[in-house]
Amino acid sequence: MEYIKYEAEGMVGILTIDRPKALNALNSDVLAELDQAIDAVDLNAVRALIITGGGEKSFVAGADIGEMKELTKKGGEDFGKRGNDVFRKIETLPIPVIAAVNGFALGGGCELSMSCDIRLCSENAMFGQPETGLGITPGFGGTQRLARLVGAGIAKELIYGAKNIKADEAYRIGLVNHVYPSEELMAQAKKLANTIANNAPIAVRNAKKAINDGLDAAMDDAIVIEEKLFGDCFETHDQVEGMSAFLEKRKDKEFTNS
Ligand code: DAK
Repeated sequence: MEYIKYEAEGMVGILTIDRPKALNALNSDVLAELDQAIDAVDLNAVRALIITGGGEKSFVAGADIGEMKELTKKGGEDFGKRGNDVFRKIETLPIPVIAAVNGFALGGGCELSMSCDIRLCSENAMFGQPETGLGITPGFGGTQRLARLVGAGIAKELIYGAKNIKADEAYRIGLVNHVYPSEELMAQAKKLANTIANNAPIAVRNAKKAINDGLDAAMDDAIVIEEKLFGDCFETHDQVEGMSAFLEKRKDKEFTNS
């Protein structure tokens, strides 16, 4: 692939969007490669995925403005659907996905980070949805996910005002979980990914599904979603192993994803 680098370190996958000339902006080719790369993640071996940007300046500086400028209404809708399909695939990937935001996360970059389960960022990160300043609305889920993450009032101020915010403000409004010095970001992302990867995979996956599906449902239905996914963990090797280890006062546990 030209724009996506992928490597697995033990049970953690690391996917890097690498288009340095355009600060990793997402054009159709990058989106197509991202889609293929997500499909290629070996879900039997990898238990958590990190997405980051190549270089030290940018996570993703948005959708490619040069490509978008020429779009017709139909082309715009198609482009939006292509991005939305990939981002939804990331959001619903069975394993947790961590965005390691190492610089600009603007427009489609902010939207990509919001399709991940957890956002960590470097001190030089900058988030924003600058689309209204370009004559468009956010088109890769930004109007929906930002409002769900930080509340409608703050999302509306950021989107209507095309206002970019720095890492400390993103932390204050709950858009990112942690802010780290640039040189520590990847190590911290790997540490978190490994912590997750060492817990029982079926339980982690079911927890992700329960949270995501439950948030889209009314509370009565959400509780039923949780009940089913909770019940689904029983009679697995890993449930027996996790509980046996506790009762036997054993620290070492072997979760086999079965
Ligand atoms: N697209 C294309 N090229 C970009 C880019 C982008 N988003 N961002 C940066 N680049 C390119 C620059 O043009 C420049 O290229 P050269 O001139 O060197 O050829 C190179 O990257 C370096 O950028 P700068 O020279 O500008 O670097 P600075 O450090 O001075 O500034 C910056 C960095 C990130 C502040 C600045 O580049 C910037 O403001 N970039 C644009 C950020 C932005 O507005 N992003 C949001 C894009 S809008 C939809 C689907 C999706 C979307 C909307 C609708 N549907 C179809 C429904 C999503 C929209 C967006 O993401």
